[in-house]
Amino acid sequence: MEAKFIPYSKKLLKGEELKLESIRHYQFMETRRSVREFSKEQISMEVIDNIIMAASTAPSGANKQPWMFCVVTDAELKSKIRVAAEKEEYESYNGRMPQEWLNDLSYLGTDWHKPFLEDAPALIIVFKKSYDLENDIKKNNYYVSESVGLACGFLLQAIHQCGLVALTHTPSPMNFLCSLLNRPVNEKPFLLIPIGYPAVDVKVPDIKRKEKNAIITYY
Ligand code: IYR
Repeated sequence: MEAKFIPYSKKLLKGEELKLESIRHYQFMETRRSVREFSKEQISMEVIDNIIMAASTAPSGANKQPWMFCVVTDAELKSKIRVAAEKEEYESYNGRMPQEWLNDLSYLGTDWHKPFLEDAPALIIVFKKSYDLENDIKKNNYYVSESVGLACGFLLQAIHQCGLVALTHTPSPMNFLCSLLNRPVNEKPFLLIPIGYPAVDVKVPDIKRKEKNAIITYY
């Protein structure tokens, strides 16, 4: 396809206004936390759709947008997902995960029980498409994990912007999601993200984020 360019413009910030905006945004993002206990309060499908459409504005290799977002609100299907995830997680916590990993997780207080898979009003299950299938013909995608990771970051940001909470969950292995959700062969599960309102009086682990000098190197 031939390259075609269109004008691009956006509001530019300078000086003090730019500085204040960068501080405001950092302070807002600093309040985002992964939450593991959800209220059963519903959220509208329109809100979920808009959050996902915001996620899908992420950049992707050759603009292939190699993602599929599956939204599960059906109680019976959420229950099936919980049963299958807990079966895998039980095995992981009782033998599959090495002691170092279990030690690294201990301060989060996680275990194989996953009630949030039923409590959260919606589960967004993100699939990555290692290739596209057009009339049974394989079409390459590029930088698929990077692209889908970026879209998930945008998704978490949109959820936070809307005042909702989420968990970045990775039941391992996640293959059971392909059959439960009847996905085509070119889609592989990437992340399972419950979304909703936090449970009343929810608590989160007392974690610290790394200091500036531990994460930025200047040249
Ligand atoms: N998938 C497990 C274990 C787990 C792994 C990591 I790395 C975490 O940051 C948190 C949990 C679970 O969801 O409990």
